[in-house]
Amino acid sequence: GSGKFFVGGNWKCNGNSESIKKLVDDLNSAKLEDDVDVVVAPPFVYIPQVVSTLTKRIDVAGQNSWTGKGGAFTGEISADMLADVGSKWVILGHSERRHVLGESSDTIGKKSAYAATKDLGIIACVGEKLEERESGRTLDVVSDQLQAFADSLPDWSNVVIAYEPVWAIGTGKVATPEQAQEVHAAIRKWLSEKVSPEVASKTRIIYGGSVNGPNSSELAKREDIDGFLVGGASLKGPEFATIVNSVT
Ligand code: G2H
Repeated sequence: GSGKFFVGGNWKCNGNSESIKKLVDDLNSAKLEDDVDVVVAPPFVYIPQVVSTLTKRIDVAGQNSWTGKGGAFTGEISADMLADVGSKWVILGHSERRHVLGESSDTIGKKSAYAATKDLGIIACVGEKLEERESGRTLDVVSDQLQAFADSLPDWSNVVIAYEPVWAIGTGKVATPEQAQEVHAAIRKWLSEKVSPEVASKTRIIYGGSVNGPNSSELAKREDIDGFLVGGASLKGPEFATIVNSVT
């Protein structure tokens, strides 16, 4: 693997003040291995609550951000605002943004370019749909998505790549360690050829899609799997801690 193991909890559009208080309490009392970067991404409106109550051991991320500073863009949240309320990271290009909300790689690139100017770390998501995998286009799709990030990012020092095959997201159908490793290795090769060998060796490539307590340790053993982006299982503090502690 590359660098420090990285585990993100993507809470998506879940929770309320009370359930988030409990989740934060559980995370605050969890025993987490030292050698892991841990980040959670609450819904925007709960970020101040989480930042003020969560242990500083865990950083906070936004789940999305706008392409610029702000202005007349009803419903949007800027990277400036995320940073202002204490977020250190932002997830960009998540498959639900791409495929449910219709965001293009071009828009995601603009968002990434702007977030980078605010010194937010970027969790840059890529991944193919089932029909793309079945027609043998996985690496083409992932390469195109990576290229859009590469065209927009000033550098890769504060970027983590999340490989999330769309067919594995929230379906309970996790990629096998072999399937994930194969794409992670291809992403690292792409970085080496299109960006630089140095960036390829330093950039964390994390896996997302139905990761849970029982399946994380086998995935974590694979050479090019440097951590996880966890959805459903990140809503349970003890299970999320198990995933964090699956670092090898
Ligand atoms: C993939 C993942 C988190 P889940 O979207 O980003 O969600 O673990 O629920 O499949």
